[in-house]
Amino acid sequence: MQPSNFDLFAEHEPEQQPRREQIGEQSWLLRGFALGVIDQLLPALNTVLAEAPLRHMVTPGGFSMSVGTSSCGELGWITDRSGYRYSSVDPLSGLPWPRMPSVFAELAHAAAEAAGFAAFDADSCLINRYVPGAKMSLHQDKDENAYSAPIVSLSLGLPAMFLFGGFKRRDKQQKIPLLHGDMVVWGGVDRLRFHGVLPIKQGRHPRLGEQRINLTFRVAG
Ligand code: MD3
Ligand code: FE
Repeated sequence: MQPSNFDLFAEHEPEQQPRREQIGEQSWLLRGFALGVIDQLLPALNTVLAEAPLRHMVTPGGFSMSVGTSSCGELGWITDRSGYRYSSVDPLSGLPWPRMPSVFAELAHAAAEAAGFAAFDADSCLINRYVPGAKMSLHQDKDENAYSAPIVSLSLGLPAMFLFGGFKRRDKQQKIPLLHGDMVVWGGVDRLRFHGVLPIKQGRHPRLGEQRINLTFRVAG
């Protein structure tokens, strides 16, 4: 029997829908989860970055990060020669970080809920900007006050190859491609796993141009 055109369409449609994929015991990849709110999210992001511009922070070892960073919310992650920490003040302006736009907070809450973490209420959003060649070396996120809340991430623009390791630096890593609109939720036992991002490949994203922007929503305080 011949399938109707309608059936053919139905067969392809699920590939367009957001999909949920388990990547760790308590970590979930939500493909395309943010695509429906991108038009509201990008102007809000630009407003935040006009107030708190991206900058290349210096690590305690004295190296300038290849990733440009900024923050919004009550707390922002900073690094300088004296160490890594969260601050309620943007050291560039001496002012509080911009408020977290409601579209950010609501999206992060919804993603956490979709991954089984109820009542996620981020007090910090770290903004990372990668140009082609920029990377993030393998590390753990340990500067938050508590590890009970998950971290929620949103990828925008150029694709990245994300490295998801184990609890020791030398543990084998999974390689996970992260695309525009994808969200990942990392919580519970996976919260302290090593992770990093391979150098971003050259390219031009139709919406974001020659860059990748990653937002991470955290409960830092
Ligand atoms: C897995 N950022 O800012 S987000 C970072 O794409 C950071 O910019 C990467 O690692 C980026 O600290 C990855 C995904 C992420 C964030 C925190 C995690 C993955 C994580 C904490 C534990 C395990
Ligand atoms: Fe990290």
